[in-house]
Amino acid sequence: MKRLLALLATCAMVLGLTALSGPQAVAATGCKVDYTITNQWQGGFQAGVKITNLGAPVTGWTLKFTLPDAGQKVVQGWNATWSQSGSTVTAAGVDWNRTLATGAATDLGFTGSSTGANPKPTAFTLNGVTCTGSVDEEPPPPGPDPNPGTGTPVGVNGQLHVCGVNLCNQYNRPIQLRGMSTHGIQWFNKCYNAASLDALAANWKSDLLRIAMYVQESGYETDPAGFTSRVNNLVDMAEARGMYAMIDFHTLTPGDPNYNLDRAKTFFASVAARNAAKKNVIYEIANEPNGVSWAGIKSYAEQIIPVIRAADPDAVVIVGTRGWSSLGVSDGSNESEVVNNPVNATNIMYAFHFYAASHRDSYRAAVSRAASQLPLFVTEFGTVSYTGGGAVDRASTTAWLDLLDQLKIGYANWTYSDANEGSAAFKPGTCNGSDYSSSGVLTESGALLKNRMSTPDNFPTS
Ligand code: IDC
Repeated sequence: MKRLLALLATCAMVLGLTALSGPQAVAATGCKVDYTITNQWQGGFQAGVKITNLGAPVTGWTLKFTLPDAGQKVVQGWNATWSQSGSTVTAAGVDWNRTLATGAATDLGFTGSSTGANPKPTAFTLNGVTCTGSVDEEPPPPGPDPNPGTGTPVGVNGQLHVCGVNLCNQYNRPIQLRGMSTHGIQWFNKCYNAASLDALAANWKSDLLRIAMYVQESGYETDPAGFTSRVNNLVDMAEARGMYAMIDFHTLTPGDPNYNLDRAKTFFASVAARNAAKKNVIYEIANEPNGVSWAGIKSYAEQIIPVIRAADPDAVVIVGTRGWSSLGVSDGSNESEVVNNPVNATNIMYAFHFYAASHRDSYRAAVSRAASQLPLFVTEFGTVSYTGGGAVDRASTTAWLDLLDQLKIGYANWTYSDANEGSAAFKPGTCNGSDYSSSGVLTESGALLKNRMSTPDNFPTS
């Protein structure tokens, strides 16, 4: 009898073990974590952490893991609230990803410092339950320069993230991106070709191409597939030249971005999935909200950002602000409406726009105040009046650019086009030819901007 019991117990153990290691047993409960080192360099690394909930739905979660090397420290994380105590790292879900249905996944990440190699943690718990870990995908080889020989803006800075009020590069150092915006690609499509983008990267030393895709005014709404494909193509052309690409969902009239909510969801789900693996993409979700409250803009942002994050979790997203992206100033308000009621999301920045001949000291004062409280990006500005035309205001433009340089606020100038208006960088007719680099094709605005932008960036690399 004793023997029989012992045999039964052994059978039960074997059966138990088999059940535990089978896929059904894993799927029935718990969680899965994919931990990937997406980049590494001397003294640091970047990790992506994908959590898949295999258990019952959770509302509110805490992930814990132990960094194997005592020298590893989390520096800056995203898509969760990160903390570290000793070698134990804790990441808690934020408002928009704290609910995870069964089977749902969310992507987080962080940059870390390290003193040597970057071993991966092997044990993870979610709300105290042990997860099955998976550490697939080989990281790029360690070394001081993960992109040897590529001194381009993207080659040096890699994947960007927001750090405090700044935009930081892969070394977790604040940088300023200086670049140009296209005009409406529905009108000036021919201006964006190999020769013009070569000139932008090589002669202008532009860090950034903002791709202005109008939604109305013969834009996206007339041909969603065609505009999506052209935007992707411009992302690739910027990437091939080492430039960042800012995908601008150029809403303007009507000014309430919620009017285009469904279009934005469709568009961003598509471009974010297609460009997720790229390091050079920044998403600008609403060009210039106007005639709409900050609450309305915030609500739009909190619906679009999760769509982007679901497909491309680590990209920076820029949110337009009230009063044509004036932080509310053009509507008689100011930055406090955003400071007091920020968008519930991490790794985001807020847009500020100005036209130098129309917006002067009071707008500069608002930017100076806001810059210590909000991550800002001047995703569009002109050297002329807000109409896009008129004379270049050199004094005001210089005051603005000096301020942005000093605050390390990135910018994109309206426009890299040959439109027949003062804000255009090229003389009318330039885009019918192939010369984009001689000084003869530049307008006064173009010459001023090229002169400002082509100075060395001196991006920090350690
Ligand atoms: C302007 C263009 C102009 C076009 C007009 C209407 O320069 O050629 O006819 O749009 O679509 C903005 C907008 C930007 C404007 C620009 C200048 O983001 O679309 O472009 N501007 O008026 N905000 C403030 C100024």
